[in-house]
Amino acid sequence: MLNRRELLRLGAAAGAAAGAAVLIPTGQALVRSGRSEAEAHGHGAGAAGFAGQPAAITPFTRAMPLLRTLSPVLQAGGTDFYAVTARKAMAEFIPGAPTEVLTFGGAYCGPTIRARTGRRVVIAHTNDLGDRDMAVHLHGGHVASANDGFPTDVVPPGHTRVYNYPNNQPAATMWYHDHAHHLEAENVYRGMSGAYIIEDPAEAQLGLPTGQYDIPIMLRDGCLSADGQLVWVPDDFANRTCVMVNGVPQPYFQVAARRYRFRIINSSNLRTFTLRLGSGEQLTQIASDLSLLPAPVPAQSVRLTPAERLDVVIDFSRYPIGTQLVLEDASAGQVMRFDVARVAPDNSRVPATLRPALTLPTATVTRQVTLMIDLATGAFTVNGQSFDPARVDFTIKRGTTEIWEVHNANVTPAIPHNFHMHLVRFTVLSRNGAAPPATETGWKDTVSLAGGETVRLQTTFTEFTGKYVFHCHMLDHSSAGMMGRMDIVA
Ligand SMILES: [Cu+2]
Repeated sequence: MLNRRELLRLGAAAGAAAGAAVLIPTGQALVRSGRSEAEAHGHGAGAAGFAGQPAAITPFTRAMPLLRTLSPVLQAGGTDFYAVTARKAMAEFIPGAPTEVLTFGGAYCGPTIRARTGRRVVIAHTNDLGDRDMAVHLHGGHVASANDGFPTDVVPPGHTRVYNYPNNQPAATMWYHDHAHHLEAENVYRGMSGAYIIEDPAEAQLGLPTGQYDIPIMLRDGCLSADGQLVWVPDDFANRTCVMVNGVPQPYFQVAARRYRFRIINSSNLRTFTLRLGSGEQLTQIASDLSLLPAPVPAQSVRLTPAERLDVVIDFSRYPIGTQLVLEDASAGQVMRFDVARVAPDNSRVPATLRPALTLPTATVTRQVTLMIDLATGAFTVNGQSFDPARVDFTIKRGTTEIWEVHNANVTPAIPHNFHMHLVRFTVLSRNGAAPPATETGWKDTVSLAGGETVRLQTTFTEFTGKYVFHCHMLDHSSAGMMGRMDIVA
């Protein structure tokens, strides 16, 4: 662990170098075995699934924990400094049967960072995992290339890397997770992710629920064996039947009879959640990925593919004390239960207008991106090629506004993918030729792509140059090659 003086020095150096990251050894032995371990696994349809005994979970026996908000180790000159050490730890998904997990800071869901627009965050990430590289990516962050967690910009065991986030972007629910080359799927599966929330004054003026009524919820799944082991088999979606909410399988959560804002983050590798409350109670979606929606969207169910986020407001004042409302996923079943337990005052509201509609510059470049698992070869591809970190797939002139037409070519059999771009935010112009639904009319960074679907996205490449990636965010797919490299040039 760095002391405050070292951290301040590194942070200042990183800031002075316009966002350059700093990598420093912390004096530990360098061991690298994780990569070959991951590569040894088969990918794709040929891999054998888990054949053991799955854990039996009794739902609603444990409370949903609130994610810990990390405190800065130092605040100086408009910057908040943090230090996080990645290490192995034991979680207790099943009482009495400890599970080894990989963590940021010791807990299965990493600590939550709360940032503010225009205020810089500098995080010293130390890799104390012992046997594997890591690379930290701030998902949705508009950051310099050296701070983006490019797959080969790894933090080897025994090293610390300082990541510099300017937060020059609007309020949003984001998250951070591992992105090390070929390892991100297993590393995230085993626990390496956490929430990162940006707040801004415009949003604060809306009167949405805040404080203890503004709650991040990280959803994911896993294959948990009866003896408590988290079993990693790439692409073994069918056996990842244990659904965790903030690190606890199928918890309950006691709420007051008032409005809450829930920031739902899908940190699963492969699972899409289609969530419904009770027998179709009203949810109000107010945000998606990187911005508030122009107006609240009432819904009876909400859907998010891996890495997507959405914020909902639920008004529990409509229910008598003692009411129990189960949040269900269309395929996984019971996710969690809300228990209306007490009364509480409520001066929050959901205004009819949340933000102005987006105004977009004219695009001058159009690109085609096709995602496909080649079932004949087992290759995970973008435009026919698997990821090569040394190959530049697209060269993009900084300042350009572009339209990307992204297609999922796995039609028969239909295989779902989705699509994430680093560095930039985009909006969905159309989905299969039609106007997008209201829930896709804000700024996004990840978009769903069912088999055969095509989305047209528009984005503008501002400020930063350098290497970045774009990829399917079903992490078992991206870590197996469904990723491309784009270099932004001045
Ligand atoms: Cu995919």
